[in-house]
Amino acid sequence: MINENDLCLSATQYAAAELPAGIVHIGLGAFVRAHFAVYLEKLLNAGQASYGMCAANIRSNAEIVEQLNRQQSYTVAEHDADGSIVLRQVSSICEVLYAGSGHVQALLERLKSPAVSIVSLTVTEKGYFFDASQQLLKLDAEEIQHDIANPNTPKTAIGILVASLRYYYDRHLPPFTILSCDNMPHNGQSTRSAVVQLAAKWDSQFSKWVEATVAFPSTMVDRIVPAATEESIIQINNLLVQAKAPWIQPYDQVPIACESFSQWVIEDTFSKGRPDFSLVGANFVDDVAPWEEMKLRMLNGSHSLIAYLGCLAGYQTVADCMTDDALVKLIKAYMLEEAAPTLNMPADVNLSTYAEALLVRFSNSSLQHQTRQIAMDGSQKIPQRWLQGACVNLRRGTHPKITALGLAAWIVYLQNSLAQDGYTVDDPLAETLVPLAVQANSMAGVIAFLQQPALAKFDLAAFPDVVKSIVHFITLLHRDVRSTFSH
Ligand code: CS2
Repeated sequence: MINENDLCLSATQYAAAELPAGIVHIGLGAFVRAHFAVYLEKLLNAGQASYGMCAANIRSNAEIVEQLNRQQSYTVAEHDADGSIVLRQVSSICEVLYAGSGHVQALLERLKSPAVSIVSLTVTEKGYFFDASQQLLKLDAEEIQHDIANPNTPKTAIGILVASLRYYYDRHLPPFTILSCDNMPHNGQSTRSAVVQLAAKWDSQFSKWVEATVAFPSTMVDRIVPAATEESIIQINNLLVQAKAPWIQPYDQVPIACESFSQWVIEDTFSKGRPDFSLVGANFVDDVAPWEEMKLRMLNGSHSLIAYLGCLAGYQTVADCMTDDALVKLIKAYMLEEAAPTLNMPADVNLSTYAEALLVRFSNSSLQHQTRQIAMDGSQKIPQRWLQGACVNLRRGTHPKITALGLAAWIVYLQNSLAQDGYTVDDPLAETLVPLAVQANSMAGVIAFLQQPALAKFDLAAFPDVVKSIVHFITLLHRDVRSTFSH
């Protein structure tokens, strides 16, 4: 039982059933439900927004769509590190669509509505089929090939955007703004580039129109939202009973737990209007880049270090890792010595304070954030989290030792997946990565690993000290993982 004083309730205060959908969101995962939808919920409660969100799932999970359609709303449990919890009813997702394979038409119809002013995305890094190192859409990917051959029945988010923009182009209608909310560098520009390149497969006039007419603001989004588990669902329902919450009776099948912290920095270039999210804590800025780099290198970079080192040391959650003083010290050193010096922030941002706040957030034991969840998709995450900063350090003649340890931990994590009690590596490049990692116990092996296409652009293989450090740490990690925390 939680102390009554630590529980706070926030119920929907507007007529949710009558909301039109002015935003369409592609990628109905936990993150959007605990982030964007909560900002919108707060605005609607304050009477400051006139529409809600239609959210579509384009992957395989049809159940979440059915359940949300049945429930109409869901609970977000916001856990503060001090133990207090806000249970928030969220009804801002006023329509839910399943747009997985063979079901995309309803979503394409919804996107034609003149009421839609923003189309937002959380499809994870790999969902863009975009090679950021070359700024190229992955034209060879099977899914993109499918969308080129079948432009009116696309499977990918980029294909869906292009098919619906074509509708606006053909009719000379003003298109919606496209708002990427994924953890990618320059997420607006990258999305624009992917969409323009796919539109060029229809014709060049169309792609030029997209480039000139559609707004793609960049954003930095931040909230720790672990995947829901059976346990977290039961726990939230127990809290709902304890607090006598008046919504979703008798049981919320799809609640989400997250931290109380939330941040959203948005580039203010919207072509068809936007709600004023600054009224509920978002920041509109001219240039998101410094914020995005700060978050990717300090928060996400630390997260990936914690994930690989933590998995190897047998820690299941981020909070478990934070009970290990040597690991905490290492993460702090990474933030202050290897990440912060590469950033260029406005004068009023204190990166030491930011680092301290991150450590408190990581220690939040209510979240049960699995190290294995963060370890997913390393090939898509590591370039922007570690390698861009490492290159800045190397150009300045500073050796990024902790990043080298991180790379060694990633390699050993990949190697261990082949061990008897191994796990499956969840990464679109797993088939290439695992065999390369297995060979990476020598200088030559590490060089080959660093030269794989996802990492080659950073040319770390050209720095013998980096290669040597990685080999050294791989040997140490094989011997005794925890001994590396104090190196
Ligand atoms: C995490 C992020 O899974 C991961 O890779 O690093 O999801 C992280 O929790 C969020 O970006 C926090 O805003």
